[in-house]
Amino acid sequence: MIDLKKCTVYQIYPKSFCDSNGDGIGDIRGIIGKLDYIQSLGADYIWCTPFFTSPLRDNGYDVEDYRNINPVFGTMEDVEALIAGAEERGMGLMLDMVFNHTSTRHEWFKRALAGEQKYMDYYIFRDGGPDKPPTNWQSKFGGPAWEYVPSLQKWYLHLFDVTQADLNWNNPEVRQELKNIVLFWKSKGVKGFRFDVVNLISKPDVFEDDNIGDGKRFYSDGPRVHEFLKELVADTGIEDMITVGEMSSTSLANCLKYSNPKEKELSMCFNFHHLKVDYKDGNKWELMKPDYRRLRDLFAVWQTEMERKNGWMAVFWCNHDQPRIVSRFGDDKKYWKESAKMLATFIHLLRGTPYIYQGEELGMTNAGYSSIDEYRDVESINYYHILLKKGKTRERALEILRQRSRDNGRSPMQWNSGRYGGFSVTEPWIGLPDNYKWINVAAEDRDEDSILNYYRALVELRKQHKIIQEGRIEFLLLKPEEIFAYKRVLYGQELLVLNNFSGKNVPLCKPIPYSEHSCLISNYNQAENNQGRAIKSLRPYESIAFYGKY
Ligand code: TEU
Ligand code: CA
Repeated sequence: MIDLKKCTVYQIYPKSFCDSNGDGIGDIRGIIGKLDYIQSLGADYIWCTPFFTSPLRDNGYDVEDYRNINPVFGTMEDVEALIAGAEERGMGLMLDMVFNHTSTRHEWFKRALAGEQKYMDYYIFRDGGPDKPPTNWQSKFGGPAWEYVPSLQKWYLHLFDVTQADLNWNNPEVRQELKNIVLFWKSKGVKGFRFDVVNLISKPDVFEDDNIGDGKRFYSDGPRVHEFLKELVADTGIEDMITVGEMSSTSLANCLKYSNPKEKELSMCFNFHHLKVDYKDGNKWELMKPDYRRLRDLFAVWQTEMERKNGWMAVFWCNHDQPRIVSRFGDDKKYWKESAKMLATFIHLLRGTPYIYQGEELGMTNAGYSSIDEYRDVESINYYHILLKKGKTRERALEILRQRSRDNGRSPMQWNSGRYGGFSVTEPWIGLPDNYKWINVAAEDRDEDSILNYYRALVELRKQHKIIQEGRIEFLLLKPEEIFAYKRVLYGQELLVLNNFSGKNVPLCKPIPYSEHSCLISNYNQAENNQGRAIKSLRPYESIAFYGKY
C-alpha cells in the first residue's frame, strides 16, 4: 500500500505542456521529453488531464472513446512509453476518468440518438414538448442544462456543455462499462485515477425545478453517490491505488465519507470552497477582492475536521480550471517571488496530499489576454456573451475574464526565454504572456533562490519529515486575519508555520522566539531578521516554518 502522506502530485494539461512535433499543440511525446524535469521536482505521481479521443469542445473532458488516444496528442504506444518512462523514474501515472458524461460523439450517444433503447438508457432522456425543458436547471457553462432532440421528441441532460451528455449511473450496464474502462487502464500499468466531477453522478429520482438555485442542490453529492463509488472501487480493485475525486459544490460531511479509508471509496478529494472566496455572492463572474478571513477559516475548519474524523484532503491552489494563484491571492508584480513562495509554503506543509499544477512551480501568472479572440475556453466564451447580454460593457466583461477565465491556467508552459517560451516551434494554440522571458524553467533552474527551487525544497521536506506527513494540525487564529498560522504536532515535536497573506509589514500579537537552527524553510533571509532573537512582525508575504522538540 502506498504512503499517500509522503507524496506530491504534479498535474499536467497535455495541450499546454510541451509540443514535440511542431503543430502548436502539446502532446504525449512532449511530456515524455520532460519526465526528467518532473522527476527533478520530486513528484511521486503525474496526473494527466484527458488525452482520449475527443472533439475537444472542452479540451478532452468530452470523451468520444475512453480506450483510444486523440491523434493530436499521440498514440497508444506513446502512452505506454509515458507509463514506462514515469515508472523508470519512480513515478506513477494517474489518468483522468470523465465518467459523469460523454461527448455526444461517443458511440453510445450516437446509438441513443438513432433511437436504440439500450443506449437511450445510458443517458438521461426525458419526454416533453420542444418549448419546455423538463426542469429549469442551468448548465455549468451557461444556458439550460437540457437539450431537445426533435427526432426523439425528448430532452437530454447535460450539466456541462451541450456536447457533454450526462450518463445514467442508475443503469447497471453503464456502471459495468465504466468499470471495464478502469480495468483497461489499470492493466496498462496506470497507478491511479482522478475522477472528474464524480460527486455529480447520482441524479435524483424525481426531476423538479429549482426555485432558489441552478439545480445543483438536487444532484451534488446525490442520493446513491457513495454506493456507486464503493461499487466502482470494489469491482475494479483499485482501493489500494491513489484515487482522487473532483467534487463540485460538495460538503465537508460528504468529503469525510468519500475519503475515510474505512469507507473504501477514494483516497482523497478536491473541493473548491477555498477558491470561491473572491466570488461576489458566490458568483464567479462578479469580481471581489479575496476575503482572507473566510479563506483562513475554511482551511482551519476543513483541516481540523478532516483530521478528527479520519478523512484525507488533496491540498492545492491551482489546476487547469483556475486562474493562477500568484495573480489571485498573491502579488504578481512587486512581491511576485515572495508571494508565490509563501503560497507554496502554506499548502505544502498542511495535512493532506499537495498537488502542483504545471507552471505553478515557476510562479506563472495569469495570461493577460486583452481581446476575446485570444480566448479558447468554451466556458469563458459563453460567459463573455452572457455578461454582455446582462449589460456589462466590453471592457468590463474582458476585465472579468482577465481575472476569472480558465484560460489563465492554460497558457503554454514556459520552458525557456526562446520564442514561444520553448513550448513549441510554431505559434501555440493559445497565447502566452511576455513574462516567459524571465519566468521560465531554464532561468529558474539555475537560480538557487528561484520559486522552482523553493518548490523542490518543499517537496523534499515532506519526504524527510514525518511531522509534515503525519503530524496533527492546529490552526492559530491570530490577529490580524492576514496571518495564516498553523502548527503540526507529532510526539513531542512541533512545526510552526507562519504566513503573511498581505503586502504589508504585519505585527504579530505575540512575539515568536526564533533561533537560526530551528528554521526549516523561509522565503526571506532570516539571518538579516531585524528583530534579533524573536519575530515580532512578518514582512510582506513572509513565510517561515520552525521546527522544534519539546
Ligand atoms: O470541472 C468541473 C467544474 O465544475 C469546474 O471546475 C468548472 O470548470 C467550473 O465550475 C466552471 O466555473 C471538471 C474539469 O476539471 C473541467 O475542466 C471540465 O470542463 C468539467 O469537469 C467538465 O468535465
Ligand atoms: Ca504537438
